[in-house]
Amino acid sequence: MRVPQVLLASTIAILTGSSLSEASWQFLSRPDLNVPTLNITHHVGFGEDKASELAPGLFFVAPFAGGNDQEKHGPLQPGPYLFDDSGNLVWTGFAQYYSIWTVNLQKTQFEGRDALLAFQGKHNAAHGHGHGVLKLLDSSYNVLKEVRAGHHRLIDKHEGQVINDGRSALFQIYHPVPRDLSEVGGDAQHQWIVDAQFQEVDVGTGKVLFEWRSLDHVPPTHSNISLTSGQAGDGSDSSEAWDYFHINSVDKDSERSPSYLISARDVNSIYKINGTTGEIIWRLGGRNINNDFEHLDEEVAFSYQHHARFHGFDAEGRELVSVYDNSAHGTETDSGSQVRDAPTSSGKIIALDHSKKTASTVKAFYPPFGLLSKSQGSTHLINGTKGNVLVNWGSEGAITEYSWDGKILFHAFLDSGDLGVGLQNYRAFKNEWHGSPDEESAVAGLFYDEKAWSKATGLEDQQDRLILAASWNGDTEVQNWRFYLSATSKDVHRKLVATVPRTGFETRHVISLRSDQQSAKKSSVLAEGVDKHGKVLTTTRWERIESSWPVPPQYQSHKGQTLPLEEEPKLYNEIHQAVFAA
Ligand SMILES: *[C@@H]1O[C@H](CO)[C@@H](O)[C@H](O)[C@H]1NC(C)=O
Ligand SMILES: *[C@@H]1O[C@H](CO)[C@@H](O)[C@H](O)[C@H]1NC(C)=O
Ligand SMILES: *[C@@H]1O[C@H](CO)[C@@H](O)[C@H](O)[C@H]1NC(C)=O
Ligand SMILES: CC(=O)N[C@H]1CO[C@H](CO)[C@@H](O)[C@@H]1O
Repeated sequence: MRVPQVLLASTIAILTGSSLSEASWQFLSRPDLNVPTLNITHHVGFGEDKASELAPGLFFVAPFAGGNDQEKHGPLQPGPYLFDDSGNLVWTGFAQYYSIWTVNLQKTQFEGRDALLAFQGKHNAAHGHGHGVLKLLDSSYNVLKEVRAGHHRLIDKHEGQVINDGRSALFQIYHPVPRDLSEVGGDAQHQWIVDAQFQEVDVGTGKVLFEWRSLDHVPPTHSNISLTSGQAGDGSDSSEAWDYFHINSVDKDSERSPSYLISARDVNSIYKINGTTGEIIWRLGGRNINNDFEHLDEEVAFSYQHHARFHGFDAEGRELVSVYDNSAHGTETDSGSQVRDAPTSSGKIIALDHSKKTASTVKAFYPPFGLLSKSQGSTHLINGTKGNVLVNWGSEGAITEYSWDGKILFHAFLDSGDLGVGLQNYRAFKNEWHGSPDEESAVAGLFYDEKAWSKATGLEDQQDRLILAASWNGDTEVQNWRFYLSATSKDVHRKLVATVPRTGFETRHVISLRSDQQSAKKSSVLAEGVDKHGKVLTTTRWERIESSWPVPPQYQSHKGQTLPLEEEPKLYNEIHQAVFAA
């Protein structure tokens, strides 16, 4: 069990007086990383048996700063991230792996191997669009493939999947076209509409295998966001094209005969599409006239939804689909009119009985803190229709893991303090993942003479200190770190000074130096990461011991007797061991 590096809500502020300084001091070996500090408000049990109720694996997220409000600054390094369910960072893909703007980080399969997939491109927050490519990385975080659309189209941010072991890719396209829109309130100045499209392409050849266009099948009059409201583009030019349909997910089922499931937010409906003819097989209109089903219960009603997924058929022959029900619509800036159809958003699993033409709710997962997300969101069935479920609250920047029975096992806001305000996260997934980075591992050694140390910590034991720290971005396999010192930075002169079990992203060790160990100050440090069999997986380069760094805030907070020990014994123990047990 890894010691949580990120703590239950209130402790962060208590420790340092400021979550901002905590964030920028997280990793001594990687001072360049300033990553989100998860605010975990619910956890089924750190380090206890109950933790096994959580699904194994890591959270796949890509938090970014929402809105235009200068006061809401979101994560300092928006990007794709892997976190464990103790809140420890496992991998940051910021700038080095994915640039510009990233969403929809997920695990997938490509040519028989596990891979990462995410959208990378430009975000148009005002219209909820994005234009870019789908990028696949292998488990060493090297680029495997970039996927582009066929027929000179631009891929939109909302959907990106590779299926059939990476042979084909599914994504969608926001294609503006001019049309006579007088029937829906348009005129000569307002005649652009988005023809919502999706494609399945052959990843190897780029050939379009299937293409679907909303205007061929769903008339603009079915929209729930009118042209004249201006809430989905006012149609005045191609960039302002009226997004009457707003497709936001595409899934494929090939089991019986090929078909697609799409979600269209601005018509409050999901559709099953014949994968040969493109015809609509059925429409489930959560709160819309476009509905082929009688609702057997009130919870079936959804609106402005996201992330519709197929889950096969149940024992009674009913077709199962999951969806994220926003039940809300509004702008990122909170300007203009807001729609609220329910007190909260929710994750839902719905059963469709085709012989009776009825729809009923199998499961509905409601949020803590009354979260209602006006945009984005996802519902991930982690292990089919009996396992845990991860619901991601989109514009609210939070994730919740539930047992199948609906018990909240874990909840976190994806950043803390001021940085958590306004943070958004489009989708989230939980999956098992093994990473063996090509990136080099990192080490740092910080020397403090007794005066500097006692001034910062209040400890008057007249010993110098050496803080050693090692990390390896993206690694999941290192179990122990071995720290070596050398006066010459040569391997032949190296001396093993500590073997330390891995803790989270960065493993630290504090050594109290005896008076005969002063030379440590002038030496260099190197670390080896070893796996559970003792095999060396990575070796850092030699780094000079630094003696000019201030004492990190995490250690400074031990000044005097002000630490509220009873409030967070786990945290105290971690730092106590690090500081005093050396
Ligand atoms: C799609 O249409 C074809 C041709 O009409 C038909 O054979 C097939 O069964 C349909 N598929 C589905 C899933 O309804
Ligand atoms: C997923 O569910 C299957 C049965 O449906 C079970 O055998 C398997 O152990 C589960 N996997 C995890 C990781 O929980
Ligand atoms: C964590 O979230 C809770 C619930 O919203 C909030 O009250 C608390 O202030 C947050 N803590 C931090 C450090 O952001
Ligand atoms: C124009 C239109 O269809 N408006 C409907 C959109 O959906 C809400 C429910 O969310 C209805 O109340 C509106 O009438």
